[in-house]
Amino acid sequence: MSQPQAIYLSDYRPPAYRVTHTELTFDLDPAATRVKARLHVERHPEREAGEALELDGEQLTLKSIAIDGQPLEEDEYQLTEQGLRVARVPSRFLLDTEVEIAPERNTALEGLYRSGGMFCTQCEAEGFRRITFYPDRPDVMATFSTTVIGDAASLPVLLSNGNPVEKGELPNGRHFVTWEDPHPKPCYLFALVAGDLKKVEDHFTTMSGRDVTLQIWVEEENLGKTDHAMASLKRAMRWDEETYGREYDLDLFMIVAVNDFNMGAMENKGLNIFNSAAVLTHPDTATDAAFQRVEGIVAHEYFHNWSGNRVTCRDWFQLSLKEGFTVFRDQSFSADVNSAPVKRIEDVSFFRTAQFAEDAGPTAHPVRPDHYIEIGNFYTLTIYEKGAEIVRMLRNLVGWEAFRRGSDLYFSRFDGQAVTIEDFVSCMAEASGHNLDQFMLWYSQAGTPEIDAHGEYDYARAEYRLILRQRTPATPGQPDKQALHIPIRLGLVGTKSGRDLALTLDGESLGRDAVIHLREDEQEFVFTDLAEAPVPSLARGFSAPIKLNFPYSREDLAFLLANDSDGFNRWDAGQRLSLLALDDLIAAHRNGVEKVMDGRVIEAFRTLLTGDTDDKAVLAEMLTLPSEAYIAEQQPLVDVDAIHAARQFVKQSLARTLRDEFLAVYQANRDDSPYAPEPDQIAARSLKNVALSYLMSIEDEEGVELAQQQFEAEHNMTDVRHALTLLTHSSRDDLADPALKAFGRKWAHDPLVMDQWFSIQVSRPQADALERVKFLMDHPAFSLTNPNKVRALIGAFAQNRVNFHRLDGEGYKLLADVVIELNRLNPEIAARMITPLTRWARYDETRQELMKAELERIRAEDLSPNVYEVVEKALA
Ligand code: 0A1
Ligand code: ZN
Repeated sequence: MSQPQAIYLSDYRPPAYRVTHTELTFDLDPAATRVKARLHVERHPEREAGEALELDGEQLTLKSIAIDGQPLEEDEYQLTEQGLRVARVPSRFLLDTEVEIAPERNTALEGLYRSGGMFCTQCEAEGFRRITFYPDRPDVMATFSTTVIGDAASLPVLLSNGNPVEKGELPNGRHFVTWEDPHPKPCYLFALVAGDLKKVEDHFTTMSGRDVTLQIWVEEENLGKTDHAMASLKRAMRWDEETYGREYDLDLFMIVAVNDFNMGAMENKGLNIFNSAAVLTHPDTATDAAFQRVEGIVAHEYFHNWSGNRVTCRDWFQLSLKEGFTVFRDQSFSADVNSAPVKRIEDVSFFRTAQFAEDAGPTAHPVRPDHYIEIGNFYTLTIYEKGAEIVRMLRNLVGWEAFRRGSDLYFSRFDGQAVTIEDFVSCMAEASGHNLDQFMLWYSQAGTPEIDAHGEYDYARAEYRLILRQRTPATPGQPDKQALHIPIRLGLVGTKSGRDLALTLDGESLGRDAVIHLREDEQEFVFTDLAEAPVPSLARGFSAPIKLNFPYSREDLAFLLANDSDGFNRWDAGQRLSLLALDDLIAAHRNGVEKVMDGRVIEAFRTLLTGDTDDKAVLAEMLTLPSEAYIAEQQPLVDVDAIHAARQFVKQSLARTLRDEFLAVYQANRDDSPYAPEPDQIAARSLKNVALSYLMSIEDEEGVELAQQQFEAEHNMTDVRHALTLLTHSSRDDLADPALKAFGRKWAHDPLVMDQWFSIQVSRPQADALERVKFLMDHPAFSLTNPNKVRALIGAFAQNRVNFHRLDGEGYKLLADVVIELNRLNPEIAARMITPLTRWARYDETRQELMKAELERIRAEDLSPNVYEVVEKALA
């Protein structure tokens, strides 16, 4: 392959030609599908006549081409690896092409492919060019009319975007359905599904009284797993009407579940395609976390109908325009319908672990990148989650009402258009009267800002002086950074009263919980009229995606844990307190000295366990120690084994000292009533299961017995899976093996449960995890061509910190072997799987060398652009 080239945002030009209407006919066949396209093309009004027509096209066999009905001679067009060029075309014309493609050979799962006996499509970002020759860019928007022809017996259901307008029988046992989508859309939102599918149907009455038919299409055996997705869809539709005033705009909304899918789901107009793992649930097969994930993803894809489809992106550099906004919308929805504080804690925990690591590594990029080689590599935590944090800051800066006015303005002004991030932010500026110029740097500057804060209380003057200094570290291609506009929400908690003190800044009274604006490299804020010394509670609710350092003492943290009025910061104080204790223990482990448990952590936990909190969901979070990955994120150099040992030591010390308290919590939160994925039940289950984790960490008789009972009771998958994980991750194979065997036998027929079975065993800390991966790769339920399987087995193993980072390098080697195979089969998944190896700089020298050697071995292959881009950055 020739060396892939980067493309640049600064090179953007509107297309020379646009397509106003697209007529497609698919004659489906696994080995040789024929696609006829009739494009209604016209010259862009801002471009001169006489320019060549350039269409994207990959892996297409051209069968015929004609303009205005006249077949083209061979010297009138040129074909390349990337597409088709016609030097001379009129200003307005009809282009007819026919191509042949082979869905059964499409293992990349982009374009038209097979999943089991079905046909389905994935066109975002640049998959449509594998279906037909087309200007495959989001700023070309057309109405579509699509006829799907297939075998009537094996493909009774033929779906595409919009509304079905005609259907009929054809010779040779074939049939067809024609679909029309009246809303102009970019081709990345095109979809087609054909298969032997069954549907579950429901209805939704929109705010203006229109009836919308809702359908979820699945394979017959999954008909019992759609209730939750349907209920979630209806909730999301209502929420978007009530919260953003957005109404659905077609008479039909369809969701299809497919087993082979690169991502979670896709927002194709009127025909969302879902990874079956992101839509199917049943109390016996899916955990609480899976139920909540499904609810969030169903909402996310639905919300895209406005934030993404009606108003779309001008080019792929603007990806966060639709993704950041839509993630913010789905997070807000999930917070509204579940426990809001827990949702925020979960989102931030994940963000600070995974996005911070991305932002600090060799693939760091701005929320709006200015260049890329392969856009498929940019569906990242930075574009999605950091993009959502930026939108959240905007909402907080301008206030909800102005934000909503800005959102209304954005949707009305740009309806039916392909626009930029500036267009979005300028609506917010216009609606609120705020100047957001400096704020825009959040989109162009990569890296996580670090804030060093310190403060002093002056008794004599009754003043608290808070000094904040910001610095954003260099990232690839961006050595120097400018000061950002960082909103810091804070409170000053009185050390005597334990209450938020009234805040007065520069003579202005700000209430007891306020936002201050850091815009310079360094700024001083003097709060006056404070009768008592405070402990500052900073960046409440994670008010900006920053690392905030403040020299808290352990006493300060214990105080905030007990008194902070902000639930998020109360939780965070507990995490910080545990991290300080963990730091000491990591050092002790490394120096070979005896580990001593910090009594303050024990006392804090005792208070939590015996207190009378009414929020069990938050309590469960507070009792959860920072993950090994998050602890690693705080260390200058990651010592995998020391981190594991230290965390285990803390857990066991707590379990030994507070055994009775944990047991009491476990018993108090047992519940035999029928399973429901509802906030109160979920909270009680998670609290009970956290308690069980502690009890099992010391493997005493009672803990083991409770875990076994819970496993055998088979009450619901949340409890069963948790118990199975604890048994499997224990030191005793006599607990692990029988449970794994029973579970594997029981669920052999259910691929989504088998994925969990794979993950649980390869994430065990015992030394045989890697051997298990190798063994399971030959298991009949595993397949390298199915992304869910790859994630469940290989992806989960790569998160198994002690075993993936084995000192003999076997973990790295296994991952590299898989990446090399996937590079040929599915480049997008291959590129994602490399991530853990790209983080080599965080480890000791021995591991660094081993990881780099594997990256070099990958680099020596004939690489897809996806893998090439990641490996080059990782080794740069
Ligand atoms: N737009 C989808 C994500 C998505 C992106 C690419 C895909 O295939 C390569 C599939 C889905 C979303 O945000 O949900
Ligand atoms: Zn999305």
